[in-house]
Formats: sequence, structure tokens, C-alpha cells
Amino acid sequence: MPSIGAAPYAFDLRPAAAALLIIDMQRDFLEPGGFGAVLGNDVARLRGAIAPTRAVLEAARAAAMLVIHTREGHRPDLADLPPAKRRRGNLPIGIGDPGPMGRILVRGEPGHDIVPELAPIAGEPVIDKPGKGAFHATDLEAILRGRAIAQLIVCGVTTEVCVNTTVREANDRGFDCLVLEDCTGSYFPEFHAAGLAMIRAQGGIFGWVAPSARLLAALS
Ligand code: TIU
Repeated sequence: MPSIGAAPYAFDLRPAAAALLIIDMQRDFLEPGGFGAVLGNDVARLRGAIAPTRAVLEAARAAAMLVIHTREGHRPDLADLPPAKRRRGNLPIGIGDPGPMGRILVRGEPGHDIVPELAPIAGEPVIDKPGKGAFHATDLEAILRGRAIAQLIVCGVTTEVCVNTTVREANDRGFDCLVLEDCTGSYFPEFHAAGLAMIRAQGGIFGWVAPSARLLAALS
């Protein structure tokens, strides 16, 4: 069983029981003109996570590890968009409105797609999620249980929003989460640091945190 140096203590990886979960690496969050930019954020802050996540994705594929991708977004008729989520922020352009990459956070639109560097391949489930957490209103848990997955290697954006929400949901469902710090990102450096600190605090109250190089070494 490979032992991965992590905080707050070593993570014992069981590759056959582990899945790589890549959260919301979508053009709407990582490229100009999407939801992240509409919220007033500098999307360049997230792009540093793409290359390390790509390396982890290739290693997971080589190790025949289950890879799951998520996308935050809504039905074109917006029937699954809570009015509160739509209203939030009093934005001039919000979810469902036309933007430079199509309708913001709407399934099937270019901006909703995963960035090309991390595009899913055949056999990798893609979870379309209407919320911040990947377990809310999705079949993620059924897919994981069906494959006897107990450990999640977590990458994606943003650290304090969809990554943290998902890790907390996973933790309450009994999954062990290892979050790869350089494969996550936030528009706010201080929230990135705090989001990772909150996961590993109190003896790993929500999970473990490690640099991706440690996982790559364990898988090689
Ligand atoms: N705004 C922000 O930081 N994040 C989101 O809205 N969604 C995700 O984190 N995926």
C-alpha cells in the first residue's frame, strides 16, 4: 500500500479503491468571459492548476485508476437553477445569460465545457452538478459505491467553494479525501490557503492535503 507524505499525516493509498475526482475545471471558471470573470475575478489565478492536474490525470490513467470529472451548470431551461442562486450577487450578467462563451453555466454551451487540456476520455464519468457540492442532486455516490471506491484524490476549482463543499460532502459519506494542493486554485490566494488549512486541521477533520508530486511518486 503506497504511503503518501501528506498533512496532517501519511495517506495510505489503496489504488484499487481510489478514484481521481477533478472538480469543475471548466472554461466558465478558467477562461475570460465565463462565470468566474462575470463575478469580477481574475481567472489567471486558477490556470496554474491545469498543468499539475494534467500530470495527475495522465498518471491516474496509466495506473487504470477510475477518473471522474464534474461540471457545475444547469439545464438549458434553467429548471434546476434555484431562484436564490440565480439572484445571488445582483449581477449584470448571471447564470443563464448570454456571455462570450455562450450562456453562462448552461450545459451544452462552450463555456460549460471542461478545458481542453483536461478533456475527459471514453470511460471517464462526467457528473453534471447543479450545486457547489458534487454529491448534491447527482449520481456521484452511486457511481462510487458501485465501484467500491473508498478514497478520493481531489483536484479542481475553486479551493474554498466547490472543492471544499465536495470534500465535506464526501467526508460525511465516509470517503477519505486527499486534496492535491497545487491541483486546486482560487481567485483569492488567502482563501486557497485557508481552504486547504481547514481540510487538514484538527487531525484531518475533512481529509488530507499533499503536493501532487507525492502522489505521482507513489503511482510511478
Ligand atoms: N465562484 C467560485 O469561486 N466558485 C464557483 O462558483 N464554483 C466552483 O467553485 N466550481
